[in-house]
Amino acid sequence: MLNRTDLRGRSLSPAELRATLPRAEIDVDAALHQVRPVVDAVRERGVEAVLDYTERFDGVRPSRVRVPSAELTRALSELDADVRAALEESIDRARKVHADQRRADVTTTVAEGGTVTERWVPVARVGLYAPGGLAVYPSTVVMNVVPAQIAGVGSLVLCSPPQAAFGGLPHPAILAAAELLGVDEVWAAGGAQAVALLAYGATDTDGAELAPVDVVTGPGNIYLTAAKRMLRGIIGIDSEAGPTEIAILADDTADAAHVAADLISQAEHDPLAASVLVTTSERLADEVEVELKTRVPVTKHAERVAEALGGKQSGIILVSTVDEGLRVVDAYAAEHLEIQTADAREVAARVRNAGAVFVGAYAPVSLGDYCAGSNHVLPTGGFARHSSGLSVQSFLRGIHVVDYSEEALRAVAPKVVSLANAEDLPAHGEAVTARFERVAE
Ligand code: HSO
Ligand code: ZN
Repeated sequence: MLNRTDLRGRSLSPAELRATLPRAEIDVDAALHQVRPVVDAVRERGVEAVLDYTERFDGVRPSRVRVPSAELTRALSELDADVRAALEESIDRARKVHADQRRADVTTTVAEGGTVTERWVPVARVGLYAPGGLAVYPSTVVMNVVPAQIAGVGSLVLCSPPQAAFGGLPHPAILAAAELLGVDEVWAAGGAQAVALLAYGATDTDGAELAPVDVVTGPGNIYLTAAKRMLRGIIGIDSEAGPTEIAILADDTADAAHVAADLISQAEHDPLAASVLVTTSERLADEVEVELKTRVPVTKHAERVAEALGGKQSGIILVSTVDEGLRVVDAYAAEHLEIQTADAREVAARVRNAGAVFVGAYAPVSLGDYCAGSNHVLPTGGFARHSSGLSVQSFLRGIHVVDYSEEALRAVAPKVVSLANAEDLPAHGEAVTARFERVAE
């Protein structure tokens, strides 16, 4: 079911590894062509354009885009009690972890009388996106909202696509999660039209105002990602999210049934999802294949899972040693990386590139998807080489506040003048010396 690549005895560079390892080709730039007219139309015609595209892409035309708050209350009151308790647990744990991410302002005394303070200031207003599509993701509402609230963002708006089956409202589980978290501004829009709506703002059919946001976060399909890429600058965005990925680094101590179950778990998201096993053990690889043969046909989303596992983005990579495996997983830079080896903690500590690392036999990715406390909005497509997952930091800006006394400026003035002259920008130096000339007269 999974393609195999044997890297044993081949010492490839990170760049060669990247070219060899399985990965989906997701051409976001190509989607820009389709997305541009949508974004332009929403900028020009506002909510009417959103409704036109909603009708075309979601098969429903609600009478307005803003979800009435009574619908949020109703969704929460009708939410299954077990699901509510599980969401509350997920929120509690996420709040614990994200509360510890809050940074304190730091003041550095650079010289006597001269300080620089880094002041962390939340963005004023953010737009959070929870996708619809093949599944509904109330858990993603949690993962977006919790860090934004802990960062101190004063104004939050959630967008999620309207569902024909629910009378043009987003899925009730999404609305219930929003209500549970205290987000009362929810708009029923999906894909590129949602990002444009958030970036430009609009007036609803009944006069309700959507004020433009400063930052848009959250995963979605390729059109949503293309719109985020296109509107970046007008808005800030989090790392681009493509189809989900799981990589597992395992040796012969790993349990094949657990490895297979974990590979299937993320393949369930999307036919383009990637499941990659990197292992030192050919026996484990064979046993995992046997497990997959029995498990895939009986899993609920068997077709999607089989497509994802059989796709060019998934596979088994054989390596000679765990160290070689670490080089492979670092080159791959998975969204999620499980370490299922002897001494998993020690191995995990040496990982350089991953969105999130799951240590040992009892930390499957699906724990992190819902209830570990960690965030599940993570960089995909190798972006973990340079980007982090969503965090409190995603919603803060660090502002340097420079505070120097007269004496502190006087002491460093010659250095500023030298550098200004070296750059042939003498007026820069004069802006400093002017302050002391007047005193000298
Ligand atoms: N694995 C997904 C998140 C998710 N899984 C939500 C289930 N629900 C991307 O990290
Ligand atoms: Zn998942």
